[in-house]
Amino acid sequence: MDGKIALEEHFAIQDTLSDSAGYLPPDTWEELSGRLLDIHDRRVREMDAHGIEIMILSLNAPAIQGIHDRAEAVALAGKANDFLAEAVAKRPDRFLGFAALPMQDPGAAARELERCVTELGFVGANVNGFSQVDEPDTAVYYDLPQYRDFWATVEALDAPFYLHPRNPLPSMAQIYEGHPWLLGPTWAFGQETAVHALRLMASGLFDEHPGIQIVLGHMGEGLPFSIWRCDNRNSWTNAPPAYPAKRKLAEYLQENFYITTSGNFRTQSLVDTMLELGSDRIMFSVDWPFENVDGGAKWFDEVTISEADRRKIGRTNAVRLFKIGE
Ligand code: GRE
Ligand code: ZN
Repeated sequence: MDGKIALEEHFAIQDTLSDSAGYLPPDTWEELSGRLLDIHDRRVREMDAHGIEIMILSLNAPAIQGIHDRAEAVALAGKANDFLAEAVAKRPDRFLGFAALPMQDPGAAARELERCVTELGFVGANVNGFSQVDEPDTAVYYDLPQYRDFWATVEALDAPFYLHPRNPLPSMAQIYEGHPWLLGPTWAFGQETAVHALRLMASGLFDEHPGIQIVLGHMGEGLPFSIWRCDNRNSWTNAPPAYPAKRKLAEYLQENFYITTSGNFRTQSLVDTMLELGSDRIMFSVDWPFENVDGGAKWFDEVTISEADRRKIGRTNAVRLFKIGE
C-alpha cells in the first residue's frame, strides 16, 4: 500500500544515543546507532522502498524520562525538540514531529507541549513511560494528581499522547532477576506500559478529560487481549470496581486510546485488536530502527483484512487523528 503513515519511528541526538545501547547484541550497535542518527538518507530510502509517505518522528527511549534532574530534563527536551523541528523542516512532505516532554516538571511539560504544537508544528507528544524525578530511584506515573493540569493542556491542545515503553528500574524489577532476556521489548516493555495505561484509565483521568487520546504501540501492549478479564474477573461477586473511574476499563480503551502495529506484525493479534477497538482506532507503525521497515510493511501490505480497513489503518486514521494536511 502506498501512502502509509508510520508513527513509532525513532531518532536520537548525541545526548540520548547511548540510551538505546544494551538492548540488542553488541555487534549490531554500529548499525543501530547509524540508523538512529540518520533522518534524511537511509530512512527516506526505506520509506520510499516500502510505501511509507510520512513518518512521525520521536526521540529514542528513555531519554528525557530517565533524567532525574528536573532542570536538565527541561533543557534537553527543548534541545531535542528544536533539533527535530529543524529536521522536519528539511522534508516537511515526509516527516512530522512528536514532542519529547520533561514530565519531571508537569508545568514545564505543559509549556513545552504547547510550544511544540503551536510554534514548532508538532502533532502530539511521545513520552517514554514513567519519569525519574529528583532521585534516580524513583518512578513517577502520570495518573498522579500533580499531572491533572498537564492533562488539561493535552486536552485543550487536542494533542495525542503516545505512551512509549521503557524498562522498569532495577529496584522495581525483582521478577526479572536472573532472567535479563525478559527485559526490553521481549516482555518488560509491554508489562510496564500496560500497567501505566491501566493506571491512567482507572484514575478517572478520562472522566475528567474525555477528549484525551493516548496512543499505545506494539498492538496495545497486550491490553486488547486482556481488557475483558480486567473488567470481568470474579463478576459473580457483583463487587463494584475499587478505583475512582466511573466506567469499565474497556470503555476507556475504546474511546480514549489508539493502538499501533509497531513491532507486532502478527495477523492474529491485529484481528483481536480490530475486534476490541475497531479498525478506526488502529494505525500502522514500524518501530524503526529497532524493527525493520521491510518486515512491517510487507506484513501490513499483505495482511488479510479488507482494503477499506487497510486504508484506514495504513493512513487515514492517522490523517484524521493528527490533522495531517490541514
Ligand atoms: C523501542 O523503542 O520500542 C525499543 C527500544 C529499545 C529496544 C527495542 C525496542 O527503545 O523495540
Ligand atoms: Zn519504540
